[in-house]
Amino acid sequence: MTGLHELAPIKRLFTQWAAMARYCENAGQFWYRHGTNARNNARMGEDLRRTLQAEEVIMKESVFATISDFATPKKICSYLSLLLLSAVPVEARDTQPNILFIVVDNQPASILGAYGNPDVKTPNIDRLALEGVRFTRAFAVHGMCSPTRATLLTGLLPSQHGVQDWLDDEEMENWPSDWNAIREYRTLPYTLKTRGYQTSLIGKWHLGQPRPPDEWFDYWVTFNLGHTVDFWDNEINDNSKKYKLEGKHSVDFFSDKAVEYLQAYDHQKPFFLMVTYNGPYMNPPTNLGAAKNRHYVDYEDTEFTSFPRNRINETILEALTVSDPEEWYLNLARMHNDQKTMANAASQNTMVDDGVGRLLEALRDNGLAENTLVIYTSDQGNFFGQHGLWGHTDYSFPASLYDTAMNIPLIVRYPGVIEKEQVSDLMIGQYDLMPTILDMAGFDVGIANSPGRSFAEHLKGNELASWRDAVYMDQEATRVIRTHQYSYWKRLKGTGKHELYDIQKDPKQEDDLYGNPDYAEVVSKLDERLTQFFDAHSNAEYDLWRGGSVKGSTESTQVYQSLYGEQWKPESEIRPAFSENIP
Ligand SMILES: [Ca+2]
Repeated sequence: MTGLHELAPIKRLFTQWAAMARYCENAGQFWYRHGTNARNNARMGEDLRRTLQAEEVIMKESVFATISDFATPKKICSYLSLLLLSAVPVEARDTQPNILFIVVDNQPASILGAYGNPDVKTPNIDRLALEGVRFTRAFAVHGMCSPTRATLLTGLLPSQHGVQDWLDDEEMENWPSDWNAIREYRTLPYTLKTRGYQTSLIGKWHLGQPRPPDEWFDYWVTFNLGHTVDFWDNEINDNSKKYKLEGKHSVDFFSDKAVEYLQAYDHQKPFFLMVTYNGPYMNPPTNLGAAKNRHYVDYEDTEFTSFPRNRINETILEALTVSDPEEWYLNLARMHNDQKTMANAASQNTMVDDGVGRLLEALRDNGLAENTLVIYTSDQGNFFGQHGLWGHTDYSFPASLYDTAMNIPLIVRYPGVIEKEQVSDLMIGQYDLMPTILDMAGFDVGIANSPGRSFAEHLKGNELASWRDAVYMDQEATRVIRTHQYSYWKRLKGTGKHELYDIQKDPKQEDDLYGNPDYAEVVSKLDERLTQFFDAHSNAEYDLWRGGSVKGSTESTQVYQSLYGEQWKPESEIRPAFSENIP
């Protein structure tokens, strides 16, 4: 039986027609395993019918019945070749794919198998990477949750949209009851919804009150806090219902809801589904010590070679030397070099990977895999021992924007359009994702003053006329230009010293070269580019380097009051909602 071999030529013929190529592969494997007989051939005929229907190809009924009359895969191949020549797609490739946008919480690229991690098991994400393109140089714009989520949804920098630190849940009661921090901007879900998409968010929100606006999302399920304190027993806002989630890890719950959504999908409109898992997170108290999940036991005795054991960071040490240290810093110290915490972190990454596997399986089982653009990424990374730190970039002030916390996974799959097994080292900023997703959906929409650009042509395997060789980061008093070779950190006057790392010589960023005369010219050029970039893009109202304010909250109010006066404070006004119908 040589079904695989004999189907290879027709599979090549179908390379531009992904569903048929997949059909041929599946049929070849099926015949190889089970042989050809009338019953098996009839089954493959039925599969062909479904494949063609999904591609909206019109074919006479007799075609499917005829397949069972053929005795060998070779004859069936010849017949399928004729079918290909006579088939007429109602539409060529649908220009409006479904979109599954998976955003996980605090996952650095370096913790994934697909990015070379030897300790943490992420087989589903690793496989997804093989089925599309994996970006090695995608970077978060900021090291905290709310600002990066605002950037993913608006294509704007933190100093443009105004969300410049995590939105503190303790401030929630001071915000208007339906406050949404980015209501006045064009957003990705708004743009897709007003152009015929069915839009949904399942998972973490963290952009104001826990209720994404109706004008952006048709369907939404979130938990009622911004950040995760515990993966268990969360209060859930499920469309119009509220309830306590009992007996289930929240990552599993969000997978359940997303799978349900995909099973019930009615094909009336293309869907845009954002699944924003609140794991792996890797912060105290959520990830301190042993974890309650099914994977923890597998990691209890793992020797984590990829988790550095370092002397604890000086900033944390300093915070511990006061007479009554804050519990927060004590927890950071407890996480440091702690085997149980490492096993916890690894297990939460595998929990997220389970979820990704289930989402991809649901796409496949519901006939949606071929026409769904899948984007997998993280809001930002997280330290897991590097530089003596666990957790976020703001545990030092000004923030430390090392690659560990800023280099995020980015994997994009779209069968038949994006070649599989691709790796790209294009410099991608989070502000590039919204323009790219809109472009892949066939929409040419301008985003006012966004630094983002579409890399859709690159995804499709076409040459880009040009692309910047740097990304920019924007976390309050720290602004960074990260080129292929250097990472230059500039600090707001009076808040700290500048830093320079040569990533090619010093990938762990342990040797700060700022002030070294050999690098004076490098610094001068990078500084000029950084200044030009923010001069061109930042919004004076939210530019902390020009006396601007922030949305919602910041950990550093006192710093800005000392610079700009006692009247300086965060704001949470209700702004008019964006609408492209309002001139
Ligand atoms: Ca985060």
